[in-house]
Amino acid sequence: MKIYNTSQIRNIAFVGGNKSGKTTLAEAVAVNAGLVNRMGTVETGNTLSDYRDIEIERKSSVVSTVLYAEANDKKVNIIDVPGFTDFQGEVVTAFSAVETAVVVVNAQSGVEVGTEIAMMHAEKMNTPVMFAIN
Ligand SMILES: Nc1nc2c(ncn2[C@@H]2O[C@H](COP(=O)(O)OP(=O)(O)OP(=O)(O)O)[C@@H](O)[C@H]2O)c(=O)[nH]1
Ligand SMILES: [Mg+2]
Repeated sequence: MKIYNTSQIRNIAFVGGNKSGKTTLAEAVAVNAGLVNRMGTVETGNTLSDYRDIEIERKSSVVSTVLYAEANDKKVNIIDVPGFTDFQGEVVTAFSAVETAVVVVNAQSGVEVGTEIAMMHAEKMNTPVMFAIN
């Protein structure tokens, strides 16, 4: 991996409701960035992010996982944050480490509690957000 100076590093968090598609989106980014050459799925339990036994069992993220992608001479660190409200501590921690948050919204269920919680932390931390309607 190339050595980057701090001005070339970006830290973003994928936040939002439970099951809105954050881990799947992170997996797709990793595939497109050439980090891996096959797309894992939450169902199969072979995603980059949900690799812990409890996450494979629950088919859901329990702990935040950092992935990265290299693009346009930048290194983008992606924090895939659990959406389940029990794991809000992970959301708080992630917001203290990133410059931008991608709020992932499940197009079918729309804005959920997890979306509202993510937006609440973004406002509290004054973190710029972008939305990914999944
Ligand atoms: N049809 C469809 N299903 C999707 C899409 N993205 C995710 N899913 C499915 O939605 C479910 C939840 O996806 P995850 O990527 O685990 O969602 P998450 O936001 O990481 O969930 P938590 O980790 O529990 O917060 C899985 O069954 C995925 O296969 C999508 O774009 N289209
Ligand atoms: Mg997840």
